[in-house]
Amino acid sequence: MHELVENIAICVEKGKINKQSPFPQDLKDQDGSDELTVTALAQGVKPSEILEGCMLGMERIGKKFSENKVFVPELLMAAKAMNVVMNHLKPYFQSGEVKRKGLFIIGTVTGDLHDIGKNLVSMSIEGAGWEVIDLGVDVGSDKFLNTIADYPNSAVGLSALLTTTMVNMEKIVKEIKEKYPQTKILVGGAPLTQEYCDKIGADFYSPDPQGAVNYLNTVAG
Ligand code: B1M
Repeated sequence: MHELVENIAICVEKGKINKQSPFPQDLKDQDGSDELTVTALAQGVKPSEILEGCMLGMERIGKKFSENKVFVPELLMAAKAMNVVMNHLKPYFQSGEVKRKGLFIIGTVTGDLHDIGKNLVSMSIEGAGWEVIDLGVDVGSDKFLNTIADYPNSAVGLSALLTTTMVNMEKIVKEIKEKYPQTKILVGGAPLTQEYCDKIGADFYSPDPQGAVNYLNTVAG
């Protein structure tokens, strides 16, 4: 792994956003994920490699969280450090085709505030030539249904990161399918499985953004 990428992974893990961030003490006055990403891109490091570094940082902090070695504030700082990186990477994801293939509505489901994975999926789909309406986090059926009413030919994506919120997908899928049976619904997020997707009647499960892009390209009219 490129040294800068490893350092970005460390900054994400430790929630070191930029040089000014006073936290953590051991990285005081050093570049954070913000500056390191700018340097890495300028040196020609691939955006996909930088993203891998971020995911590695997230994986490490997630593991520490499960072991009760860090708590929610540390997770929040890690998410912030990753978000600044994603702001720099966004233009690279969006540099896909200009002509739009269709419209995709995405949101993280009711009760769930995790948006990093959803944002990555959103950026990848946008970069693959789709127009994306991102409804944000904690999105319930009403918001999905109202948006589909405005864009009836759209496809829909639901993301969930918690075992306690993935169950909310079932209600959302059911209500969308009742009103708009032709709408294709794609689901994803760490706790999801193909089996769960089949159980709740969604059309497609993808464990990653690329699978979502590939599926949408097959349904683009
Ligand atoms: Co939360 N959290 N969190 N958290 N958090 C997890 C998910 C957890 C696994 C940590 C752990 O225990 N090890 C755990 C869930 C356990 C479970 O349900 N089985 C957990 C918990 C428990 C919680 C709280 C309940 C903690 C608390 O308050 N006690 C709380 C819940 C808040 C809520 O949502 N109501 C909470 C809060 C938070 C923060 C807000 C602090 C922060 C989120 C900040 C943000 O998103 N803006 C946070 C974070 C950062 C995490 C971890 C560390 C990282 C998640 C992440 O962003 N991963 C996470 C542990 C971990 O994953 N290692 C954890 C990187 C991201 C790129 O991956 O989101 O999986 P992911 O997305 C992937 C794929 O899943 C897929 O593509 C993406 C790219 O590959 N994908 C899709 C995602 N959506 C898709 C949709 C698709 C297709 C593919 O189609 C539509």
